[in-house]
Amino acid sequence: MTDNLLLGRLSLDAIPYHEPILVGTFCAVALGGMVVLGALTYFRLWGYLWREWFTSIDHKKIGVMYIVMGLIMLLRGFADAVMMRAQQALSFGDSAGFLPPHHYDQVFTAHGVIMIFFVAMPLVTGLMNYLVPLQIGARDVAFPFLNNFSFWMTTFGGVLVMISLFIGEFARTGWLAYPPLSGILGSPDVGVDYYIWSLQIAGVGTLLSGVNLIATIVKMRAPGMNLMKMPVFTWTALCTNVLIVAAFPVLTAVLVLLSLDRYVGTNFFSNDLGGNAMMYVNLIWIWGHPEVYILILPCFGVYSEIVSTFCGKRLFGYTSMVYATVVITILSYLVWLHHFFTMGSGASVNSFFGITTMIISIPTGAKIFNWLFTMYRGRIRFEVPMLWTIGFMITFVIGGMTGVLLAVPPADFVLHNSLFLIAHFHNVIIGGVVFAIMAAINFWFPKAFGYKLDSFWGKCSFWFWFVGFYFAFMPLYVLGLMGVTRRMSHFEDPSLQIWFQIAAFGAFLIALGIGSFLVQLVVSYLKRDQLRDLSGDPWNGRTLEWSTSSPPPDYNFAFTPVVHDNDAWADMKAHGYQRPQEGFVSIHMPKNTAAGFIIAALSAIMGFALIWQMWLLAGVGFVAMMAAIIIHTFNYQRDFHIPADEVVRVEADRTRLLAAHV
Ligand SMILES: [Cu+2]
Repeated sequence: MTDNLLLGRLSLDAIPYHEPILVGTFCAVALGGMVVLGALTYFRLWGYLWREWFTSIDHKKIGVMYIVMGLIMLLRGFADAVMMRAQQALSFGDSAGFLPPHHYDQVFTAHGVIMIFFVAMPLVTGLMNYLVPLQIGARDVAFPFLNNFSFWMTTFGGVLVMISLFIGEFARTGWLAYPPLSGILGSPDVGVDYYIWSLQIAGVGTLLSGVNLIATIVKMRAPGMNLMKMPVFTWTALCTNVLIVAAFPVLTAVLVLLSLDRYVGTNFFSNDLGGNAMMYVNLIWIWGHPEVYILILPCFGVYSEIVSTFCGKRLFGYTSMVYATVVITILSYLVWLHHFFTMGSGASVNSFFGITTMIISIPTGAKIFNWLFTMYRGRIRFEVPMLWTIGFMITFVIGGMTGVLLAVPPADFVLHNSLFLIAHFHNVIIGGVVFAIMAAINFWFPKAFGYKLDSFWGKCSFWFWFVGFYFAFMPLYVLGLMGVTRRMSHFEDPSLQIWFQIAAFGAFLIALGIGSFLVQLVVSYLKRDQLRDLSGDPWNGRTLEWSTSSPPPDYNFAFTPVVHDNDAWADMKAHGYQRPQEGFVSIHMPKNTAAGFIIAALSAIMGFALIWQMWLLAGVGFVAMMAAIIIHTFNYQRDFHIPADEVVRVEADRTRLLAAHV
């Protein structure tokens, strides 16, 4: 612990100017940043961004901001992936590649942390934020201010990880920072402290958004929408947020214990004085495994909505789909030890966790069959969202099968921490989560922005991702079966190189997939008038979000809809739904506020100060944060009214657009 109150451990040495790759990255990021900031200033967009987006408490805008943040971090996380693939394809025999081992360790650690916490989580949370209130017929989430605050806490957690690229360094421990390597003896530098504080800050955001969405789904459903009339996506969102509320406090607690070991010298996870590193491993996976279901469950919901819409049929087995989701939610809490069968917990314990893990494949399999039976005799439209969905079904089933293989303790003893494991979890996360996000963006983009995405570039993006995935990860299954270990930056055996080269080619194809998606966004924006959707229901959707205009008005629904079926909108259309033309009243809406941004920014300043042990700044940051929370509590003028005639105008616009669309 340093006693320099002001600067703590921070000095010029923290700037990695001796690392050419980092200096180059810094220049590129600085240049890119200047271009973006310059454009925002030139087009006078700062005020608009601040007023309409950064301070917005509208769930739709917060949802979009989560997704934008996740996509930006995807570029960073993917850059790390490209570096790993290139290094492993090059570094054979006498060639050491271009990444020194200590840098390679940081890259795979940052890649895992960023992809899970700052890509997959924001993308899934953004989707739930945007869709759930619209699907249940509500005007917003239960706690709009908390929603804005949660977003900024997640974002500032990501900012801290990005700062570690240029000031100091990130952890070199792997994405779960197992002790004793993550202890102060194993990692005396600031890397693990960046890890701890970025996750603690983002974790608060995730937990609060979990509470928010549970309260919204339980308390704010439209009349008639009882639990078994909720859309499947909303069901998966409910289960996901229950898992978030149950699992994230475990992550917070275990990181507090690790920081106590690092800051004040306790011995929770050290090798001596009664410490036990296995306690950390158990606790982090008691969070970690539910975490993977927190990611995949909403994606199962996405696929359910897309399959029934593009097959023009009611989803097959709605009830069994709901029960399967609930069973998976419960089981996901009973399997965590399969992540360390090899750490000596004995045959009986391993068998229990092996069996529970295998059982999870049953409700998951039931879902796959329900989607297939929905497609059976359906009038399938192979639009881009449906392509991603079919790609998912093929890819995810393969990933599921290798998962069941790894759930067999004797097999896992051979494959644990090999590249087979790497291939498996990328198989289910890319094939399951990434494919779902791409499908969801193509499906709900017209709802959020009023025009469809270009389907040519959409299909390019899909095929590059789909084929690229197989080139990138199938070789890793082979290498894993040959016993090649994960996290190696160099290899001696030249016969392995060809597999890494094929995998590198796969990463290149995925890069083309990401590039095509970015082109798709730009081309669609340029062609937005041609791609415009006036109906609000471009795909002939089945759930309530398709009953609103595109984009929906700030208040979502002028009148709270009455629901009679889990496919509420399909049911309303089937019964000749007539949009109300009169009787509009003024609508109560919460006000935008800067408090969420300010409090979260102060927590990041406090986090940065704690990382570098700048105790004075940490103290000031903490006091300022508390003051901001108290001021906000007393000061926040919560609501305002959207006057009735404004509602009349918006609804009249909608009627006119609909008439023009017919
Ligand atoms: Cu697991």
